Amino acid sequence: MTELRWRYGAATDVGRVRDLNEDSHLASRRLLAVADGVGGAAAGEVASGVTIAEVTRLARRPPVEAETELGEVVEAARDRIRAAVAENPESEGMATTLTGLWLGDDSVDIVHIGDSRAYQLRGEDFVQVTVDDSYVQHLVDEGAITPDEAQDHPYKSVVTRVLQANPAPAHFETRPAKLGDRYMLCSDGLTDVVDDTAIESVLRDFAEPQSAADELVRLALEQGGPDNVTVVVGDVSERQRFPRWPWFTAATVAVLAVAAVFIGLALRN
Ligand SMILES: [Mn+2]
Repeated sequence: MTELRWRYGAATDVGRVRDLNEDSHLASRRLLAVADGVGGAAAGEVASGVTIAEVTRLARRPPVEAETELGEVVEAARDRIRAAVAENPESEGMATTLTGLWLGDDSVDIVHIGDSRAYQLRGEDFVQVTVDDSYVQHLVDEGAITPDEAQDHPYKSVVTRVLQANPAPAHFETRPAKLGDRYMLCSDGLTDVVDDTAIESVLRDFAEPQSAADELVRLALEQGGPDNVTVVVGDVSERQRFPRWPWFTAATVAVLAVAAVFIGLALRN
């Protein structure tokens, strides 16, 4: 069986307005994640940081029971946020978004809460994989406003569900993993200022995940960088597996060749 892995790149920036970067992210062979923390006095940084720390526990292996395992990680993150608030009551209300993609051998398991996003590029198609937990998304769902109107709505930063001390369920979804699919995860610092068309063309034009992530962050900064911006790009790739013996053989031959030269020199003297 083929072993899949993410081929990834990631970039983050504090932006041009904020003093602190309260976004956190993870980019690894099995797991990609973005968390956008909110809360005064650096509390957002704590909320997103502990959440990514919990997610990191899953980063080295494929999922077994993805929804259960991701659910446990979300609850562990919530416990740590609760503990941090108990320790420092001023940070009451600290919260974070979480969007994570866990790559299995034939699946991509998605955990999502808040208004960070995941997009997928597959052949001709470019789609937003996650649905924002936001007030304007709710208005779009109700048919009250169009997606275009949502982009410039005064309440577009109002989030209806986040990971915080109070329980609010996360969304889970499983998709089939397909070699060559490209995914992009980002905080709203990108999508508030760069539209989907511009995002799609960067993801098509930049072959290297790292270059694509760097370019998307650059575009957000070019648009004024009003918020922290984080981008993680991952391509579904095959793990390169080299059998050990050719390397061992090559190393042995090299050692013997060097030894032969030395012996040759010694005999000549
Ligand atoms: Mn943000």
